[in-house]
Amino acid sequence: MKPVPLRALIFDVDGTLADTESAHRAAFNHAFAEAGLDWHWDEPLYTRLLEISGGKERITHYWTQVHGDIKAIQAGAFADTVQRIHDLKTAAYERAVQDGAVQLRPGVLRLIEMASKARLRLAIATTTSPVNVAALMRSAIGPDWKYIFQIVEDASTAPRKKPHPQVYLQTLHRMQLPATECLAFEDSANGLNAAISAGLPTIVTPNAFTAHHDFARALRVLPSLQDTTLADLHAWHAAAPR
Ligand code: XBP
Ligand code: MG
Repeated sequence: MKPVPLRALIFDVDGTLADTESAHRAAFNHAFAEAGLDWHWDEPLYTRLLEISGGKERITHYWTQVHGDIKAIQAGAFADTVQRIHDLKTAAYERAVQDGAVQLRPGVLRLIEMASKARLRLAIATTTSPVNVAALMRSAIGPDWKYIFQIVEDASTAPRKKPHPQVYLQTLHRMQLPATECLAFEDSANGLNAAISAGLPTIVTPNAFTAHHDFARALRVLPSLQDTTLADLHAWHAAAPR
């Protein structure tokens, strides 16, 4: 059987390209205080809340299912309040990233540079907001980051959040590539399940927030991409069950 070429790498952002969730958690707590709310997400609670992809969905879940003091608030006012809290949070997160609060995980930049030089196509498929992607990429790679990641699908283009595969399906469609010719990189069960549902062989690099998740369906689970080479990626991709 003819070998299937590896043509593209598709990266998740939060927890995969960079360990961002501590900065996200701090930004949520900053936004709650700015909005005059007595809410506080500590690490154990945030680790549980991360099972809900998407910041607005996470706030909604917490407010209705965890905190639960939904007074007789009108649906419209509820949605407006969630949006306002999330806007405050995104502004706080962007400031933190611009102030250098977040770095790329070990090996990520080297692998991206090697892949780009080897003419592999690179894309981003994330449930986070475009503002967050741009802030992180500008701070970590510089203004030319958009020439490296040809395609970015995010919360603004793919509203159905992981584990729904929409963000990956739209990335594949825009790249005009079959999933078999790509590798996805993820950090969480939601992300892995979204990528697998889109037919993508997936490499997982867990982090402190996701180490306990089920990664049985991953092509490989690695502590980080620090020692990963392009030859590794080609070999793992060639051995992926079709
Ligand atoms: C992780 C998420 C995001 C972030 C917070 O995205 O689920 O919701 O936790 O960012 P990824 P927003 O797919 O990159 O792992 O508040 O912008 O959603
Ligand atoms: Mg992630």
